[in-house]
Amino acid sequence: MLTFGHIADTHLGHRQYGLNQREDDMMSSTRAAFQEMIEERETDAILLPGDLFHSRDLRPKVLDQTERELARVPDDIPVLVSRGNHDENLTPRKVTWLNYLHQRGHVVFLKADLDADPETARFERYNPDNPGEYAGFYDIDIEEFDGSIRVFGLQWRGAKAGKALQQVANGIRATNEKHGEPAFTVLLAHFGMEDEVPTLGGTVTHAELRDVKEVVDYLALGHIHKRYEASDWIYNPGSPEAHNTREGRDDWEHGYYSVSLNSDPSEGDNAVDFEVAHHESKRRPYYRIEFDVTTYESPGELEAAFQEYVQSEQSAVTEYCRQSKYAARGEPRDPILDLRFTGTLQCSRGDFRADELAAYAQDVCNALYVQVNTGIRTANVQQLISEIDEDEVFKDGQLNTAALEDSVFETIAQESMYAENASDVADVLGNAHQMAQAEEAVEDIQDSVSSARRNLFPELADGVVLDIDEDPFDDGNTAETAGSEESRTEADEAAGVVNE
Ligand SMILES: [Mn+2]
Repeated sequence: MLTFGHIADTHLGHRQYGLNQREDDMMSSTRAAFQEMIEERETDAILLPGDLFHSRDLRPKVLDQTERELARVPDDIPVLVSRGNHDENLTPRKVTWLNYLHQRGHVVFLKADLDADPETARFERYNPDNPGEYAGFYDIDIEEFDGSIRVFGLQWRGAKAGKALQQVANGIRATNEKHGEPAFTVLLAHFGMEDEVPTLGGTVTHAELRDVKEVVDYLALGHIHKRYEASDWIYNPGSPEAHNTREGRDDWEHGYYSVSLNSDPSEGDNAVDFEVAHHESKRRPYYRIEFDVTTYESPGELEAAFQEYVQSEQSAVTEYCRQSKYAARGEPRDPILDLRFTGTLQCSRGDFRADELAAYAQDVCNALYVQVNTGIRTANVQQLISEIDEDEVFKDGQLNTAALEDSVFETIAQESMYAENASDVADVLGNAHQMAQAEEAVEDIQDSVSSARRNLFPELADGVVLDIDEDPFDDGNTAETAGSEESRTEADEAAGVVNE
């Protein structure tokens, strides 16, 4: 028997909400999963298909901690990684941090060479004596199996994943002809499958996987931070930690897989059978509190009712955080509160002190942080809507925001340098807006917009540089700079309250 641990999207270094505590969470939940794999699950190899790191501009402290964590993994357990969208460099450089970790022997960085031949990816076998900057595939040879267990890696390709998968299928065939047929084949890759979380960029269809399916037995995915499986060969474990309130919901499972391979003589000489188990990671809990403001006539009345409601929730919050999946070293972790105000506000927005209410909730519920979402409208806006022509604005009694947005976006596009393609550009803007509302990561929205831009305006494709102003020498001890990254990445959630 051979056992893989399959984990993805560890996002080491993510100082979410500007909190050092959250950066520590990323490291400790990953450490706990690695420890479990090694000590309790008899893991022979660890697979990590992308987003090992969070930031494209890695801080020295995070690299140092990561190297120390990887050094704890026994030498006979290889850590096989491929590259995700977050592992790319901020500016194009030849050598990435994954190359560095590979050269140092901390990981085996698996990557397809897609440039040598437009039809066929090239894969070089890993050579421990001369590792180079990366390898194409890694063979595990165990007597029980008649042939190698062969692991390939495909790096993040965004919208070009479909084309790359074609090259990979051909490349795996060519590799096997040269090096002999393996008993079992694994492919590490970083993309989302269609239908799983449709608003995320980087989606691959089942049709695009048809050729790969003929040569791969286990597709080890990362990218979408929610556990899902498809067609008995596609597995995505879900990031060990939740990275926004949506990912923190109960229906988003997070964790890792252990995958046991056994030879299966009943199926013929070369046959290998595999069994997959999912294990929840030990992560920080998110707890949602929703409060409807509609029935309160004055700010004072609203505040009193809110305080009473939060007090009544307190024991439920404590109970919720006691679940074993949220425990770190046996201790419950303080939650992140997902505080949502809904309904129609009777007083003016200026009198509605969301920050004070959030601070109260943080205190009563012992929260690490409160993420405030004010999905309320004021009575004034209600009035405005009632004056607009009903046929235009309402569809089946519902406010037709999609149609309104679409015409706004089209107007913007027509008045911009993108006028020649206004309706396509409006679609791109609408999609980006949806992603933002769904709390997708800013990086994913950027990827989606820039790949759409490349497709629509190929002549403008080059020379786009994202200006990210995080200070690479800052280790997070100063409050102002610590907050800068998150105030950008979750700007729509910026009304939150920071503890410390
Ligand atoms: Mn990720």
